[in-house]
Amino acid sequence: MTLLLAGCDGPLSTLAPAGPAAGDIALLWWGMLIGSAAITLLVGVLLALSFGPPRVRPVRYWTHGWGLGFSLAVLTTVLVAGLWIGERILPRDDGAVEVRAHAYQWGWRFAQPNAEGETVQTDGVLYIPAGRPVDVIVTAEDVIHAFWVPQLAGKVDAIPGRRNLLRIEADRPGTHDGLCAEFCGLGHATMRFELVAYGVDAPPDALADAPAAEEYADD
Ligand SMILES: [Cu+2]
Repeated sequence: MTLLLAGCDGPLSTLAPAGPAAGDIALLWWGMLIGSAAITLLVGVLLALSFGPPRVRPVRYWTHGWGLGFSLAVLTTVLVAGLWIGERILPRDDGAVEVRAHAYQWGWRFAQPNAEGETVQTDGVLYIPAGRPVDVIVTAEDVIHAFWVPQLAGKVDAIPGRRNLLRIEADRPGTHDGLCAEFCGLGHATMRFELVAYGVDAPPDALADAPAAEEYADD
């Protein structure tokens, strides 16, 4: 088990969250795993009981009490938690930093504010301030892609002609891996990017030298 779980740690692991949204999603994942394990265990116990001698308890005790009662309680808990978490991690109108992730076959072009507040463009690396909510406007050039930084948040599709919004936040400065999460052609497998979360008082030099961001057709 320890060996198996060791495989869950890595730069693209959702089970090694480094931000509030990813933390909520990981928590939900654990709840679903434990809940489904409990239901599977129950089914195993019921199956084993069916081979044994006749029971004292009426059949309804198992079918209604445990089969329906217990399973529905677990499923309802997970469903409510999922709805609550899904609502919690949505972007809201609170003046969060806005950045842009533009997907194309096969790479990523980003736009983000530099220290002076000007929007500058980078290729393959997205820079965000750590410890602050950031809204990513996700767009696409050609076909459908998807923006995903597993350690920070869920994923969202990048669709030509549409602007999708995803809220991300990194707890502390550091580098995280991101990828395209929607098959988009031959170069899909290598459509990776890097996300650098920097200390608010230390904007990276790369941003100072970056060119101004270009306009997009759907702006
Ligand atoms: Cu892709």
